[in-house]
This record gives sequence, structure tokens and C-alpha cells, in this order.
Amino acid sequence: MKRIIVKKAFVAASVLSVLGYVGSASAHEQLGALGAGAKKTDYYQVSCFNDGSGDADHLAVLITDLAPVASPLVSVQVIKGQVAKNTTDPVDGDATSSPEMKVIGGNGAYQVIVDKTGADAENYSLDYHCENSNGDHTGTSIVQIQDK
Ligand SMILES: [Ca+2]
Ligand SMILES: [Ca+2]
Repeated sequence: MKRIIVKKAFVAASVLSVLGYVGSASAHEQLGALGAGAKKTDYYQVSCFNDGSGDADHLAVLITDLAPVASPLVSVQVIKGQVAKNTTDPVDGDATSSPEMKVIGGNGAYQVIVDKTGADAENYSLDYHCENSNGDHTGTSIVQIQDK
């Protein structure tokens, strides 16, 4: 009996950790913080690839400016090849994100830059999804290159 309880607890913990991992991976949400300096910028590389659901057509991103409410607006820029785009969350600390932005660049590495308009520390949530031409998820991975 005791052994069963221990085993159940272990399984529950394992499921939780797996759910936590899968949750963050499938949600493709990156939480980040920008320091108080006006020039603080975070830099990621998101890779889109075929994980069995077809080749990626584009990377879709949006940014949410989280609490604390401060004067800077938070934006995300995406660059791939000859294409660069920007989207900005126009209101800090509310429930609404920036407009979603899609950069059509196929498979491969997209440069993703998160910055803000001025001084004061900011927190943000970056949503990023590689999708095929039908809008279905394809393989997506992220690496942080600069954390400022
Ligand atoms: Ca904020
Ligand atoms: Ca907002």
C-alpha cells in the first residue's frame, strides 16, 4: 500500500513536470524582462522546421507588455532574409496583446528582437509559432542570444 502511494506520488510529479514542459513548449510563450536602461534589448533566434506537419510557411509572433505598468511601449521585430517587420503592444498591463504579425520565410532561422521605447524596466510575454501554409503548427524552437 505504501509503495503504491509513493508510486502514485511519483507518477503525479512526473505528469506535472511533463505537462509543465509540454505546456510551455506547445504554447510557445517566452517570458522575458528588459532592464531599466533605455537601450535594453533581448534577442532570440526562432527556428522553424518540418516536424512531420509539413514545411513551415511563416513565423507568427505577438508581444504582450506585462506588469509593471511603465511608460515604455514594448515591441517585437522579426527579420528573415530580405523581410523585416515590427509589432507593438499599444497599452501596457491590459489583457490585450500587440496585433499578431507573420513573416513569411519558410523553414530556417528567424531573428526576433524585443525592445522598448525608453527607460524603465519591463516584463513581456512573447508568443511565437511556426506554421505551415494551412496555419497548422510546424516544428518550432527558440534560443536566446542576448538577455539584457
Ligand atoms: Ca509593463
Ligand atoms: Ca497590452
